[in-house]
Amino acid sequence: MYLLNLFCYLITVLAGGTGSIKLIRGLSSITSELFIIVNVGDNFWLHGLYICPDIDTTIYGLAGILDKKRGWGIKDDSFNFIKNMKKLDEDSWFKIGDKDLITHIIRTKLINEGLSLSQATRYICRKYRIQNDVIPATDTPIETRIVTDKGDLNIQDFWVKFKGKPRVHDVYYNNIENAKSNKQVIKSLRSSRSIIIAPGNPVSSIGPIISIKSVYEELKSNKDKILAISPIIGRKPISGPAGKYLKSKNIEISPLGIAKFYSKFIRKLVVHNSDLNFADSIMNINVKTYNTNIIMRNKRDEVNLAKFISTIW
Ligand code: FO1
Repeated sequence: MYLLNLFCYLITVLAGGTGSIKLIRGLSSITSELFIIVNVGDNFWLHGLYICPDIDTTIYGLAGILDKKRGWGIKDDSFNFIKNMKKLDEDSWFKIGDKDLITHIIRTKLINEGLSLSQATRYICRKYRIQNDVIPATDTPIETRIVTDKGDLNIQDFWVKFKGKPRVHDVYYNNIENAKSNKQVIKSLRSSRSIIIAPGNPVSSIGPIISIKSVYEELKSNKDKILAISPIIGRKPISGPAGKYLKSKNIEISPLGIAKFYSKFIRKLVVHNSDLNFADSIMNINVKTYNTNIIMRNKRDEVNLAKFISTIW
């Protein structure tokens, strides 16, 4: 009976970045059978610590301790560590909070002891009392790189150190050809009733996940149960540098561009109420649009969008 339930109701979300966590919170309030496959292209080493921003945003969001205003880090955190690093002339452009620092220390310790990123993530989830499964898309180190007029940059250098200002020529994922998906990733995609692509940045948050060969193949063979939520309203991204990244990849900045980008493996795209005019052109590439309010300003918006999705999955 339990197994039957699991196979009927399991929902998997592909997520990354600050845009995804709002939907994850909404979904977690309407289902307990939620698997979250998280982007790891943003992971990087700094001060001898392994930092995984998208995994941590997901964990903090589910634990109810995320700094919602920033969209990253822990709410009401202090910044003594980074202030003192600065005093001693160490790098201080990446604002690691004091409580957040503990997560990076624990993860780095576990990885240095020989645990995989998935094992370390499971351990940290338990410590933060997370009920849901937060699964790194791969345990293979991959790195999102942004090719700019200021050079070929790590994504955190581009976005945080250089404040997203350089002109973007291309985005690529270093070592993606060697990335092996986690067994649990394939299992959850296969056994889920529905797979949801969160409204994260298609190039930097979802891109690294769907570029893992085995994940891509699995998604293609599960097309009928996959839906995406557009991270674009009209001709503008809801937040962040999606516009710059999409442009560098020659992807139209619109819900149609998103539908085309995901068209190999989605059947449905949820767009904002004001974007119904894209429905016909999206239908021409065999993707059906559904419209609702996709701007999540508060808990009620998050739950409403999750409930809407549950009527079409
Ligand atoms: N983003 C910033 O814009 N500035 C920061 O100083 C910063 C620190 C930071 C610390 C921990 C963490 O988990 C995330 C942090 N982020 C910061 C967010 C992060 O750089 C990106 O928004 C994500 O990588 C996007 O997916």
